[in-house]
Amino acid sequence: MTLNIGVIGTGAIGREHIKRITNTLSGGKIVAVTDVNQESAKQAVEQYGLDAAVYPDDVSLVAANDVDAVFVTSWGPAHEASVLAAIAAGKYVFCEKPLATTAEGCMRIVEAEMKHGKRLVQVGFMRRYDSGYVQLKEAIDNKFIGEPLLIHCAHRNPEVNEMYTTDMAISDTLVHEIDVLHWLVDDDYKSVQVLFPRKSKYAHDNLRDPQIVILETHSGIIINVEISVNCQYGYDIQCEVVGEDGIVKLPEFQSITYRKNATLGSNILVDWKQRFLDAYDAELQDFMDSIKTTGEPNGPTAWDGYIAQVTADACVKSQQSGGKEEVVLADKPDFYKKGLETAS
Ligand code: NAI
Ligand code: NAD
Ligand code: ISE
Repeated sequence: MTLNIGVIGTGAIGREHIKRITNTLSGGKIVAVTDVNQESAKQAVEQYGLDAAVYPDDVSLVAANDVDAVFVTSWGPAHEASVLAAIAAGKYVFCEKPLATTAEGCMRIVEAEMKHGKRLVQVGFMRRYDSGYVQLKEAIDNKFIGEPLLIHCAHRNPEVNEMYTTDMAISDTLVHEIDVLHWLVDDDYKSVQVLFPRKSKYAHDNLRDPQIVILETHSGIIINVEISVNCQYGYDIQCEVVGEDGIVKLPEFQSITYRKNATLGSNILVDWKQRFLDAYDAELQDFMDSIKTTGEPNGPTAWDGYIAQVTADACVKSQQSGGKEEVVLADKPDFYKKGLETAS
């Protein structure tokens, strides 16, 4: 059975996902697209030679009879309305992060999904499918380094444009660490604090860059994450977990090493699209496969989207207050406790 997919938002990542469904993965077909910029939607159809209808908006795309599942790859503020429309129509949804830009919005999605009675939503936290993070998780779960005590991370982008503001370091960028780190240590966050070191000369007027975010979990693990979005040299993701009996570190992205001009070197990526290429493939293949075999997606849940947004909101509050802020989550509903091997 082929899963017929409609894509809402044919920008950078929407097109990446269209390309992988069409050229790389198995079991899915893009049958519908829409974008607020209709020209963009038409171009995507041409660019990938799709046999797909172009719809005027998300509501009409979701309602189309031949659409089984929807990819929400529009701008963050548009996600909630599209996801709620899909749930109301009983369609499966793969939604890029953030699930919604407010905790209340995420909770509205959680409630709509529970009311529907079975899981329909998967959130695009693809790092859980990255082989490096999967190896880290296995080592931690098997107590290879004893209990984890602290984690050092860095999330570096070479540069950002003037549209990227101080809060986006949290909502757009740190949100990946927020999700993957609590999954890694199977613990929830208790408090967060954001510190602003000296500002980089490359950061524009509306942006504090770099930032340091300190997250504390309920079991007392302290995590520090450096967010630098003008580091110039490349796209670089680092994660080192310090345990009682040793340390485990995320592997570097594979590259040749070279000896040339009195230098021993290796290459660093510059584009986020390349760094998690395999993880994007794996998350979407898993989305399609688990719908086919179990009738529900198996990856990161709407509840994970809610946790990420509550934590991100506390970080933004700390950016403004300068102090430590508590992370206060609602109780996890039983609905989200069952059988989530990949996502739990
Ligand atoms: P983009 O700006 O390149 O593309 C967004 C597209 O959505 C644009 O074409 C825009 O016209 C369209 N759009 C916005 N609102 C819409 C709506 N209501 N209905 C239909 N189309 C709409 O943005 P990009 O980089 O592709 O990001 C899209 C989403 O993907 C964001 O949520 C972002 O956070 C996420 N993302 C996730 C990544 C990951 O690693 N998982 C990486 C990059 C982006
Ligand atoms: P983008 O700006 O390239 O594309 C966004 C597209 O959405 C644009 O084409 C825009 O016209 C369209 N759009 C906006 N509002 C819309 C609406 N109401 N209805 C329909 N279309 C609408 O952005 P992007 O880089 O592709 O990011 C899109 C989403 O993907 C964001 O949520 C972003 O956070 C996420 N993202 C995730 C990753 C990741 O690593 N998982 C990477 C990049 C982006
Ligand atoms: C982008 O939206 C992503 O999701 C990338 O993974 C991240 O590195 C970047 O900072 C975001 O803007």
